[in-house]
Amino acid sequence: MSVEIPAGLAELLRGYTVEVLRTRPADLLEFAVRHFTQLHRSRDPAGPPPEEEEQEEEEDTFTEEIRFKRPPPSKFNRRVSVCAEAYNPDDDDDDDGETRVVQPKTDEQRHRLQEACKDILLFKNLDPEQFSEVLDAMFEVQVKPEEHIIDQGDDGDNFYVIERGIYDIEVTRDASAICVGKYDNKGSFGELALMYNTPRAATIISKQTGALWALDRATFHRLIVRNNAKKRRIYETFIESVPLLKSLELSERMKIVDVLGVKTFKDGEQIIKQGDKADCFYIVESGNVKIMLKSKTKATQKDNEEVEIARCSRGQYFGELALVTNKPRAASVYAAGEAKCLVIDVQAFERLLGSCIQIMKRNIASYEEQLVAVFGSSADLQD
Ligand code: 1OR
Ligand code: 1OR
Repeated sequence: MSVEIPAGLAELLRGYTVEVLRTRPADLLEFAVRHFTQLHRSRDPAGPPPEEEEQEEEEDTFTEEIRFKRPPPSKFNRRVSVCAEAYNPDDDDDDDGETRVVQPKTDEQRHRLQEACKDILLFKNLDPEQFSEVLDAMFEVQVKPEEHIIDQGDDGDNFYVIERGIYDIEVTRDASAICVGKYDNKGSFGELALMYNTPRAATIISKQTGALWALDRATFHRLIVRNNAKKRRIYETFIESVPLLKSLELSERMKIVDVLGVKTFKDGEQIIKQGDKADCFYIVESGNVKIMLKSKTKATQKDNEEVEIARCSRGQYFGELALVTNKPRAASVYAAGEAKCLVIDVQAFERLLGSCIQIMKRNIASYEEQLVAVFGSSADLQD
């Protein structure tokens, strides 16, 4: 059920969680919202907005099914404590309750949220109803420059999707903090502590004014972590058959499955554009893709003409070169017939595939020989 909250009410309900405990028609929820509004006005007609009022958690019950709950005042609705334990989604019989969280939003906010979430890999395996539940539960967080969104070692509260802004990723080891990467106006972070019940693995600091969308821990568990158990069952056999990943432990391969997204491309659809900045890595699950190169050096070649240089099929990977060399995409990649690919973002690639980089580098060395065979020069591999 997707519940639209009227714009005026959304403003009034800012800071509250609306929990719909059972699926009810949207008009009932709207009626309940109006009831709640009146209740608040009659309590304190000239009072300050809800988030400035009191320090205690506050709850109003309209019916047994609908509760308006104001979380205790903590930064970004933070939860206070979690236990650290090894986590396997297959063992997840813990019932987070079927409580559905609806954070009221205006149409304009929902539109921005949908844009920010459309390429989030962790949401790619959800069915439309689950995705809609995730969007309902997310709430907006405005950030200032130099704000610590996450501190390494803390308990996990929310998962974050970036709408805009630059965010540094810092890891502290032996008392010194090192910047190990950054998010540039897209992507998501904060999934690890929620997936594996571990302390935050890195510190995330905003470098300018920005905007994030946060998803609370309970909803993340109920929808994303449970979905991971299914993902592991589906991809376990395939991922074991990928030659590149043979050297990894089973648990390491399963961590790759936990964070990957699945994308399907139509015949001829462009997957990678030569010259673009790279932010992910691909493994072909089914179908074929063709690698096409625009030569910068071949004299006889017309401007903009692309030449097919290689194909990848099930179990093979592509899109590693730009991540390993830190350069723009060296070639374009298109689906040849319908193709389904597993997609891993650059941070997960660096975190989980570090030990496979030597294998990739050996293969990259052979690109040069192949390039000489096709174009008579390897200059295209240089900038
Ligand atoms: P989290 O819940 O642990 C910090 O909170 C988040 O930073 C983490 O989830 C990831 O979403 C994100 N190592 C660990 N966490 C990282 C890393 C990372 N990058 C982003 N996050 N590494 C950097 C890889 C570029 C490995 C560092 C050794
Ligand atoms: P990327 O991140 O640069 C394009 O994005 C991908 O195409 C690239 O990573 C590689 O995965 C792939 N031979 C085979 N595959 C290639 C080649 C290549 N170049 C890029 N990819 N050759 C070198 C051409 C620059 C050999 C030519 C026969």
